[in-house]
Amino acid sequence: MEPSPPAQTRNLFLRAAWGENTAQAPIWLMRQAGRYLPEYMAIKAHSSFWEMVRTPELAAEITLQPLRRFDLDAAILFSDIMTPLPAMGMEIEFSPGPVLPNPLRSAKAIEQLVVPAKNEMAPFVAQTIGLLRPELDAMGKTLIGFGGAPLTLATYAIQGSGSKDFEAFRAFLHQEPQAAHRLLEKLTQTTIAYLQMQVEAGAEAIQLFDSWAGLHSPSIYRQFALPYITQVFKALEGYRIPRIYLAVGASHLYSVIKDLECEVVSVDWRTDLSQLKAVFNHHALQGNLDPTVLLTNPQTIYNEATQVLEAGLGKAHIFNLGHGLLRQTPPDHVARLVDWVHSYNRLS
Ligand code: 1CP
Repeated sequence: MEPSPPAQTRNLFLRAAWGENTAQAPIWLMRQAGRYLPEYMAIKAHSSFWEMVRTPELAAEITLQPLRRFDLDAAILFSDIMTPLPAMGMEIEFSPGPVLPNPLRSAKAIEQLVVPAKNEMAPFVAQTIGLLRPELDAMGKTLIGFGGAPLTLATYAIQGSGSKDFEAFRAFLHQEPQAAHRLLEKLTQTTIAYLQMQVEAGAEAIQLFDSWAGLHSPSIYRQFALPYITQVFKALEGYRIPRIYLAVGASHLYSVIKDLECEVVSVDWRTDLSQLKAVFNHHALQGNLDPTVLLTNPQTIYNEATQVLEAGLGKAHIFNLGHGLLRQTPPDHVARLVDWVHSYNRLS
């Protein structure tokens, strides 16, 4: 059964996510909570990243910080794609990105990983969502939950940290395909439970972040990414929440991604939205301003945002960046962007 929107949602973000060509584009921004906000830095000054993620009051506060400043249409849960992995048996530190002191490099290490029960892997996330929903409902804003796509989680688990080309990980896929599939199966089961838990706790949409999908050839993507993403989306189908897929640097994979069973595809700035409207004919589009535009000046922001808005006309469009907000972004530039996107009439 195709999931269908709940009756009469008035929320702008949800309407566009379900495919409505709205008069205003809803807007939210990846990494809208974080290091560019002084109020985030004030909390970070006396808490570690894991403390912020695992303390529901702090995680809820950080989630709400950008919505107190800007008229964004949705909040994204403050957490990380790595949040469910320690319960599988992986040790993870942040510096500032994820680091595994013991990256997985053998079939034996993968065999030892466990798939935690839905309610045990991250109870603090359910509590954070429980704190957020009443506040966001009162503001008329949507709460987006999220997780990492299995292949992107495996990228960190095997490589052990961020990297330019993730050579160790790419070699592992070729050298140990069976072990890689075993890892991806476990990550998929964990991700399904983790996302179902978020929806049951009150998340109203789910974004699956496949930040490193673009590293791979279409053949590797078809073998090691597609079957697992498909399982994750299938497992969310019955909840009637919009499912968003983001792959970065992945325009060479769009001919595969276009067939994914989800409601929204988020795209980066490397491809013009006007070219993608026909490719993704059964998805709403999300994106795709280059985050570096927000480092410039009001006139450039206005010009570039207008180009993105115009390229998205004629189809459901959720305005976002092509990837996350950069740490050096002046908050005032974000305010101008949000106001400009909301004042633009897409139907006139
Ligand atoms: O203050 C700090 O130094 C921590 C920086 C930070 C933040 C603010 C990290 C470490 N994670 C987060 C929050 C985060 N991560 C969110 C919160 C919600 C929001 O968007 O406001 C989300 C959705 C993520 C997801 C995430 N984490 C992704 C997918 C999105 C993307 O940017 O591609 C990835 C790849 C990560 C790993 C990660 N965690 C943190 C960093 C700096 C990174 C990237 C590291 C790398 O480039 O390898």
